[in-house]
Amino acid sequence: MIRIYHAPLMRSIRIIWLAEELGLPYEVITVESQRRTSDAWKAMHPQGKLPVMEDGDLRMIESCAMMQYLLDRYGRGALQPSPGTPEAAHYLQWCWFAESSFARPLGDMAQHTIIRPESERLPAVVEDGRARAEICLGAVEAHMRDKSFLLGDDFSAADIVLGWTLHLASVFDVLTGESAPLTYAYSQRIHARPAAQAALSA
Ligand SMILES: N[C@@H](CCC(=O)N[C@@H](CS)C(=O)NCC(=O)O)C(=O)O
Repeated sequence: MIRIYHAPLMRSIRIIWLAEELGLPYEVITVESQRRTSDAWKAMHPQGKLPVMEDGDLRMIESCAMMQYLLDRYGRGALQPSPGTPEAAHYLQWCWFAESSFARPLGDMAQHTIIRPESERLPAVVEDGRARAEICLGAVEAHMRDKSFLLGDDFSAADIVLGWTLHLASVFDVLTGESAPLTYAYSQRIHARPAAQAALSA
C-alpha cells in the first residue's frame, strides 16, 4: 500500500492527484503542524517537511521524485513521454521549472506570511518573492499561447507538478484571470479533473 503523508495545501496534493489519475490504491495520513516539529517527524523527513511517501519498505522525500517513481513503477507509460525523446526533455524541463524555479519564490512568500511566527516575517521577502514568481508566471503564460497542456494536446504528469504550483500562485493572488488569462484558464481546466478535485479535498 502507498502511504502519503499529507496536510492541506501542501505538495502531497501532487502525489494524491497522480495516484488518482493512475488509479492506484493509496492511504492518506494527515500530519498536523505540531507533529512536524517533533524529533519523530524529523526522523521521517530531515527538514521536518511534507510530503513523505512510503511504498512498502521504501520511504521517500521530494514530491517530484515520488511522482517519477510512481510513474516508472506503476504507470505503464502513462502520463509521461518515452525517456530520451525531445518530448521527454520538455516534460523534465517543465517539472523542474515548476518545482525548482516557480515554487521557490512562492515558498518564500509562504514562509513569510503563513509558516513562520509573525515576529520572524519579513514583508520585503514577500514582495521580492512576488516579483520573482511573476517572472515565472510570465514564462508559463507565453508557453500556453498555443497549447492545451504543457506538452501540447495531451495531459501529462508535468501538468500535475505545475498544477500544484499554480494552485499556490492563486492562493497568493500571483495567478489571477487578469495577471495571466491563458494560464488561469489552463489551471481551471486541469483542476476540474476529478483526480485534482479528489486531491484538493483530501
Ligand atoms: N522540494 C520539496 C519541498 C518540500 C516543502 O517545502 N514542503 C512544504 C510543504 S509543500 C513544507 O513542508 N513546508 C513547511 C515548512 O517549511 O515548515 C518537495 O518537493 O517535496
